[in-house]
Amino acid sequence: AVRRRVAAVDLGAESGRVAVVAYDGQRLHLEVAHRFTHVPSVRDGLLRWDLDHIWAEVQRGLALVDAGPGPVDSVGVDAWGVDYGLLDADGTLVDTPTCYRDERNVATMRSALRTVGAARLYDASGVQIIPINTLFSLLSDVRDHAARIDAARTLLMLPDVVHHLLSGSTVTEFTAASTTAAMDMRTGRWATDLLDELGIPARLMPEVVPPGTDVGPLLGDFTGALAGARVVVPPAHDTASAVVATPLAGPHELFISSGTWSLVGVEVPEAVVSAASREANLTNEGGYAGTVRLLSNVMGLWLLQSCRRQWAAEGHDLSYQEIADLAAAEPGLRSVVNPDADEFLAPGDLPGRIRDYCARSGQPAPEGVGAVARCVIDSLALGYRGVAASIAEVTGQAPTAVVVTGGGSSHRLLSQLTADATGLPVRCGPVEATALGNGAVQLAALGELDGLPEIRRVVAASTEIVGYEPSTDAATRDAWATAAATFARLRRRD
Ligand code: LRH
Repeated sequence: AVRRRVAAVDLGAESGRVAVVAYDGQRLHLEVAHRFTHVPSVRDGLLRWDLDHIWAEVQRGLALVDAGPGPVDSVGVDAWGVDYGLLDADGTLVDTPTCYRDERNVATMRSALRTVGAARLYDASGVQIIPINTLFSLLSDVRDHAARIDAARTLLMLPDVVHHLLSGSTVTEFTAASTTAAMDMRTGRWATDLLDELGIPARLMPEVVPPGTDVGPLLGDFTGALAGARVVVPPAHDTASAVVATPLAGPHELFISSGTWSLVGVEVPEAVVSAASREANLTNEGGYAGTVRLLSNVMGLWLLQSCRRQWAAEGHDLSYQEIADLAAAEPGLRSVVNPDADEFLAPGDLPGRIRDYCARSGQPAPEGVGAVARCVIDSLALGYRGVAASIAEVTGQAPTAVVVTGGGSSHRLLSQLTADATGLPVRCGPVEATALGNGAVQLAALGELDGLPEIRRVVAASTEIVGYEPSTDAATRDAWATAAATFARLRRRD
């Protein structure tokens, strides 16, 4: 019998869902009430999220939850990191939130590297230097879109913009704040000196609350299952919620939260900010219950998603399964790219950019759908191998296994190649780790679950895990080692 229900709103960069997470004392049961897609588009010269559409879909989802079985005691929202909304003195958004894929970010990152330097940027926060960081969007706002900053009283991270719409709250949740590159991850305090140096007004940075905080009653017309519900913030950064619900069996297992991005790393008790972590550009992201995720962003399924969109525009409307089957039929490791090259970040003709990249680096340019997709999948697996090596070097401990969650955890070819590339056993599941982690932390705040180990035990008991073993064939191992050397050369050059 169900003991408690909560609602998890999980916003991904391509799609969102509103789910009910129910707990029966032993297992978690996830029921998705509503799914929707959304796309950013350029308005007033900047790539922006369609927040009106997202908010309408969240409300539709909550209305469906309200009409279902109850009671549902709380609602919490997680979303992708780094993006934010700016609220004016009346608590109204000054404009529509921008998207981290706008090309402005690459330019401001380069400018910040010139003015304050890589070491200063990294050491002040412990966060990787990557164009998508909030800090670089804010720098662009200050320089080129001053009206945004002038009108703004406070910044809220995107999931907290939705918490604000749901409850009126004006705080930001810690794990979401930790993705800004404007917080010192050793202390959890805003890096005000760095903000001053860059000319970003520190007055914008909001009050920060830990995951599990009750920020007030759910506003709106809910008379069914959601009557009397509270808004309880989960780990509002989707990756933080996903890793809560990753059934890691020990501290040296590597997680991969595999969606639009692949977030690859390990959980550590405190931020690792050293010359070695800076050299490897590993980031420290805030987690639940005082944990830190030491990780790297690998460009992830975005590459396949963008290729699929391009092929559809050219008249080849293929499912992900069809693309995966075509890739599996191709020979492996013919051409590889650095998936994290800046040129792959913005929307557009990704198959074309991949072909150009291969030709430029003296490799055969992949022609058909299968060859391009195989190149992407091989390259992602090589990216994971590279991060596993960096983690081993920086922490002094090689990862012992890989646990993959999220949409990518059901990709069989990618999972097998992840095992082959890393030489490690891979366990996959749950697919909906983010919504489960979001719900589990709300349940813990309501007194139902007690801490990370218990949450992970319950998640493991609630999930069908699929395992992959690395190939033991010597020729396969050699092929990955050779490709990894090429890959490292490409990365140094980019
Ligand atoms: C994954 C994710 C990732 C961030 C990126 C912006 O959805 O939150 O952790 O780096 O999106």
